[in-house]
Amino acid sequence: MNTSFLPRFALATAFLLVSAGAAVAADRTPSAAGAEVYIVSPKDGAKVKGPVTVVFGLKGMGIAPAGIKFDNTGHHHLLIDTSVPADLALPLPADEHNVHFGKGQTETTLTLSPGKHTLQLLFADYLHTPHDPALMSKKITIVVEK
Ligand SMILES: [Cu+2]
Repeated sequence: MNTSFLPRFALATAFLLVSAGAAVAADRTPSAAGAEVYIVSPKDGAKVKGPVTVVFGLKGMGIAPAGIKFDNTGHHHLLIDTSVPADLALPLPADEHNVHFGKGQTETTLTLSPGKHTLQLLFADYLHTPHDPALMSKKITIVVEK
């Protein structure tokens, strides 16, 4: 019986696993060193009335529409009353809490119900997957008054 089979098989398996892991990590688009995403307005803690205009800030990278692959670019996503997803290696969902600005918009106007709301920006690449490391703003809280 050939006893060298098992160690070789184990080594080959380990190699495949490492390769697969490296491939997954390489799939994420790198963010530029020092790049920053932030909410210009409203300010954290602001009390606002009526529709609220949210202005998106970006430093150190550029905006490109969704679907367009170009180095050091991406598009904004506004997370409304939700948190950044646990797995940043996946494309962001698109729903009322995760709004994509795939045309390259840098601001939006929201109609929110009266009360407290949280807002956070998350930048992502042409496939809607956050960069590595991910670029996100601070999560702010605003109060919409009647
Ligand atoms: Cu998107």
